[in-house]
Amino acid sequence: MADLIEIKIPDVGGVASIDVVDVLIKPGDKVELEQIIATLETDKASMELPASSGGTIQQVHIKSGDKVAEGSLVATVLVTEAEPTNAKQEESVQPVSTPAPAAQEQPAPVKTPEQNKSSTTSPSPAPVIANNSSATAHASPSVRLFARELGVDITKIRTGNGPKGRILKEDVKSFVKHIMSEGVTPSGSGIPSIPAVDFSQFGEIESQKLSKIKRLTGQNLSRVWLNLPMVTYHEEADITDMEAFRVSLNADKKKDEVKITGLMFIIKALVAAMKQFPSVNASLSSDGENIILKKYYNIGIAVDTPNGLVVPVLRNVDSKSINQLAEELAEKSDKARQGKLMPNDMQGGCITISSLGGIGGTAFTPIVNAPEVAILGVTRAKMQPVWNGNEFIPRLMLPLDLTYDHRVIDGAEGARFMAFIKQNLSDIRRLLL
Ligand code: CAO
Repeated sequence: MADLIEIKIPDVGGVASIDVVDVLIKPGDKVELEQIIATLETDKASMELPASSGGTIQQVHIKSGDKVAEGSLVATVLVTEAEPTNAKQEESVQPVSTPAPAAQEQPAPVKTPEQNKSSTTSPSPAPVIANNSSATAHASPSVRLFARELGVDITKIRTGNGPKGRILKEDVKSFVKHIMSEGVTPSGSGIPSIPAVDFSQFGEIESQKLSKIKRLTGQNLSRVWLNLPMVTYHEEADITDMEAFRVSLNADKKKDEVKITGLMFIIKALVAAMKQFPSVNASLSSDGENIILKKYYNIGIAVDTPNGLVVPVLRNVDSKSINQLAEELAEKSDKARQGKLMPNDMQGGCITISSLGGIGGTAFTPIVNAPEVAILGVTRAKMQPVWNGNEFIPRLMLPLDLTYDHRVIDGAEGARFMAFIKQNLSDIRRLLL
């Protein structure tokens, strides 16, 4: 004798809407009691649905992507007398030919992967809801469990090698291997890396080893990029008068004396602004709870060298003259280009200036040299027509860019800081105040 049995969605803790992630059976399939026939998910858990009866699948009533609820019909199974069922299962399914009272219509219990490991034909215990924050990833609960055990956020694995891109254990292992070999664990972000490309297929290539400075700078910049919410603010200062003064100073200099560039005045204006806005001369404590205000004024200057970017630090800039600063920068940038800077020469900076003005540019977005909270970018000054209320007059305008850590510096504060620098550069007599 054969009976048609209905398999229904059981109670999964009162959840109203359950997603069908995967259906593992089709009509004609022979299934065994407790064989997993579908994968279901709620917003909190994923679970496998075991067959409550062994037999031959007659009809499948769900498909992936469906939303179901407790009691929804999953499949009908033709069960012959020889086919095993268990007591609990018999309570949970109903033969179509002999409808049972509603009280008995208990669907089969749903199993978590943990339960799956030990169970064979015995009735399953009540479902344990496994915590799951990755409802969109296409993977079985056992693979999700495996990923969780390894601390892998499964949503970071986009597609797997299983049918329909299903994520397999092997995919989780490869993901971990990849992360370990990259050595990239910034903020635990698990950001997928850029895929490797064999460029030789497109033409001739040559591979050159990065200098140590470039590698270290790259790591540091990536770390800062991922950790700091940065904003860059652009400003322009009228340096016509400052430039005339600078030219006259240099005209008085002997041949072997170090010439003064605009950068020295920018350093002075920057220090004046740091005194006015102490939170710019600061660092955030590593727990993010306190701001550490610095009462000294050390300025890092980004120097372009054949081996990469280095940042020597000019110390106690507030107590040095423009000439002293010019000499010190000339000496340190020379040392930098010859690779002779000592670690001590590059420590203790409060804020960095990155000046590309000797090369060109109209604006750029420098990256903060953390744990500093701001960096001042400078590009090339250029004569521009400026409206003075009556007419356009030619003025030498200097573009400035301030990138700051928005956790420490507000937008308005950043703008006021730059307005202060602009005012001081436009009228350098103010630097005496
Ligand atoms: N506008 C117009 N002219 C400028 C200028 C500006 N903003 N800045 C510099 N110049 C002029 C200088 O007056 C100088 O002119 P003269 O040859 O006629 O005297 C010339 O450009 C070269 O200046 P410089 O670059 O040698 O000197 P500096 O003091 O301005 O800068 C230093 C020194 C060490 C900062 C610079 O040489 C350097 O290495 N800059 C690169 C920094 C860098 O790579 N930053 C990118 C980092 S990524 O964030």
